[in-house]
Amino acid sequence: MRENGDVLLLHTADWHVGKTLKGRSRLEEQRAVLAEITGIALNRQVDAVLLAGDVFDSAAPTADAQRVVYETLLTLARAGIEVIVIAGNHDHARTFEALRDLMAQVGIEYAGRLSPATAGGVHRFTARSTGERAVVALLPFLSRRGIIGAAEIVTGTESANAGRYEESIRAILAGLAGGFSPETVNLVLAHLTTTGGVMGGGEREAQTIMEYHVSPAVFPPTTQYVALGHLHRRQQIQGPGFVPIHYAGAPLAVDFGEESHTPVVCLVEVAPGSRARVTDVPLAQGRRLRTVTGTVEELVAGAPYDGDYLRVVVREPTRAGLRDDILAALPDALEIRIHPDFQAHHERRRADHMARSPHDLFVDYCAEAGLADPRLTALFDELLEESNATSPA
Ligand SMILES: [Mn+2]
Repeated sequence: MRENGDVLLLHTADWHVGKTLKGRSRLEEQRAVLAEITGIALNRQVDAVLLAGDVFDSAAPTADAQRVVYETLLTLARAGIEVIVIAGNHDHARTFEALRDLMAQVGIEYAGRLSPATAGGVHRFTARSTGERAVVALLPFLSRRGIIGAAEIVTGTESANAGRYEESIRAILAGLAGGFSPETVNLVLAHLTTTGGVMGGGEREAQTIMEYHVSPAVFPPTTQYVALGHLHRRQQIQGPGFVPIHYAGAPLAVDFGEESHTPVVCLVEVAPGSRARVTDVPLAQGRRLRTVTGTVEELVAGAPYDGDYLRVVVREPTRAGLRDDILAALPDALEIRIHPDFQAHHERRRADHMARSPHDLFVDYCAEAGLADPRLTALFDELLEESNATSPA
């Protein structure tokens, strides 16, 4: 029994297991971060883990990605922790539903789709630490096509449809929250965008910008904590009432643009009728993403970069071999771009190129790349002549 009588929850989201970055697998990092989260849950002896969607990065995750997730969920469940998972927009809702009964056999709630409160839309459990009862309203990702019909999309105005979407979410939540009472811990677990939320950078844009936002006022006032997923930045949303609304954020920066994040999980202490207290626990296992800027010489001199993945912005004009030079010194450079200040020069060079013969350009290229060999130039001329002869004038 915990001394203060509070139920202890761990809220996490947006694992995106299986997500690669510029072609690199990050499964080992993802495994390490999930092990870190599991360690926190076990050490703190939490009553429940709330996982707010985008468990996987893909609707058809690899077997290895599935293994990492299922082993994590199973480790938590076997430790006696209540494990409650909903599908996000990246997850395959029907696969979640197909696995739902199987998962329930090992004590894992695995909700892919919205269900009525009386038929799976609400998950109830008794906290092992305090014996309090908890009620969790489950709102997996609902696309606007899941709410707004084809006819309305065609005939309705954008604002009318956005309003309709928000009203539907409000009604759905009110329905799911019907069983909230002063004697229970009342929670909402959802994957959606709220108005006022700040994007992290790595979300799939078409499904966040294009999706309708819902006002934080849609959450029933009887809710004691709203555990959200979808936005990758850790943030609290200010609602009109006293309902604490939190995005846990992604535990591993998913893409450049999320590099300023401090990844965390949220620990939530709450008892029936009381106000939830939320504490962030930082995560250290994932490799960070970092943007570095400078000339090639400066960039190389700045190494090593603590094992961070790099987006490199070069402050000098592009040239033959530049990319190779950078990659040789900085193998973790995943993205290389020329700073806009030096692209004008690049454009000018292109204009120059248009005025010069392919032979001259090739000779220049060979000289820059350290490949000056008359045999190579002769071969190039031969191939060029052949190509010109066979292509229609
Ligand atoms: Mn999402």
